[in-house]
Amino acid sequence: MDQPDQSASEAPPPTLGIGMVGYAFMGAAHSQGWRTAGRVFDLPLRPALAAVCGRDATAVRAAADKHGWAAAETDWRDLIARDDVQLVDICTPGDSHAEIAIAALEAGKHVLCEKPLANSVAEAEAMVEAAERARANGQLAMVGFNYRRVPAIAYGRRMVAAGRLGALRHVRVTYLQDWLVDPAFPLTWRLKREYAGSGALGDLGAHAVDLAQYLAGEPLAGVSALTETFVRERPLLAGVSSGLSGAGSAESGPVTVDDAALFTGRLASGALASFEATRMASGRKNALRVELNGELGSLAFDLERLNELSFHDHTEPAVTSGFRRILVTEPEHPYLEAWWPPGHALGYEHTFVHQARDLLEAIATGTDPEPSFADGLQVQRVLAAVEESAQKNAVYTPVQA
Ligand code: SOE
Repeated sequence: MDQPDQSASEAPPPTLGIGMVGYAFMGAAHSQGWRTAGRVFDLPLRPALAAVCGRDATAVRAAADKHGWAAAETDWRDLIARDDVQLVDICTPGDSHAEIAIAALEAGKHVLCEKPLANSVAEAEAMVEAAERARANGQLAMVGFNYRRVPAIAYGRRMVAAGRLGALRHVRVTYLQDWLVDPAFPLTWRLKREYAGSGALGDLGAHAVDLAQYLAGEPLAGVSALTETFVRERPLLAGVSSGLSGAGSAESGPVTVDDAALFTGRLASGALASFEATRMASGRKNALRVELNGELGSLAFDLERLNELSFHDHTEPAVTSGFRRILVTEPEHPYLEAWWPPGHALGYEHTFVHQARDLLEAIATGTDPEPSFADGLQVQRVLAAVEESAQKNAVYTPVQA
């Protein structure tokens, strides 16, 4: 009897060398994603953590050792030029996204770029053009809206697409944090327009906009907004910081981004959407909540209970209907075939594993990944429209009693 060809079936998948720029909070999260994806999912490409890049030689070497990168570089141009790097993962503040992404695409690399795609619409447009040119060469580019990869969110998208909610009437997203409540929190890069582009708007509002449009399956057609910077002057940073922590010095400087953004919008279908993004909601650490209301039912998600969806089926008799909990931990749910038995929950870090998996599969099959740079640009346009609307509203007439 012929023996099966063991050597062919057991050949390991080819590797794809990853080079990552930046190694703070997002860099650590992405490292986990790259490290774990090939150990959990059966992937057609195995990620190899080739090199990580940062400006401080000692700190980047320590980050490489901690997160499992084979080499460390101090200039992103050298990282891009490496033969063992085929994909460049950008985890830097927004001001360098465009330059690094365009250079990496022009050097023949695939690119994953953290959100928001850029600090301006013009930069995002240039990135989309570079991605389109590189696409002809088989290179792919994706923007890292990781919350799309929460299994419950991905499953919610399927439910909406399958018509379980019917025609959408409302999409409501709130993303609340509180790390800026203390006026003594120092002026890190996240509070400076030249580095971060905007404040809560680009950081949290970008996620909110992406999720609303992803879940609804349609874009926002227009917005009306208010933004506010409650603490306009903060202590200058003493020493180094990842952006979310740090010590202040005796001197102070101006905050040049928003602390909070509130806006409403209309989706292409006519559904009404509302958004709240703030770093000033005391007691709220990373509270991302989404609700969609449709003709046939409603769906709600809360990141603090990320293994669950709440679903109300409005076609059921009113006497017994109501929101019920769907535990999204079944192997049939998105991404869960490779994880733990039902009921064994996942967390925040798994979204980065799923993001790595999706991008590696797209590269192996030559499929366009989502969200694309074009999707990132569209979110950037919404953020710009929010800022424009907020500026116009800056002088307004209060409602009189
Ligand atoms: C900080 O506000 C932050 O880390 C964001 O930058 C992330 O995108 C978000 O996922 C969590 O909060």
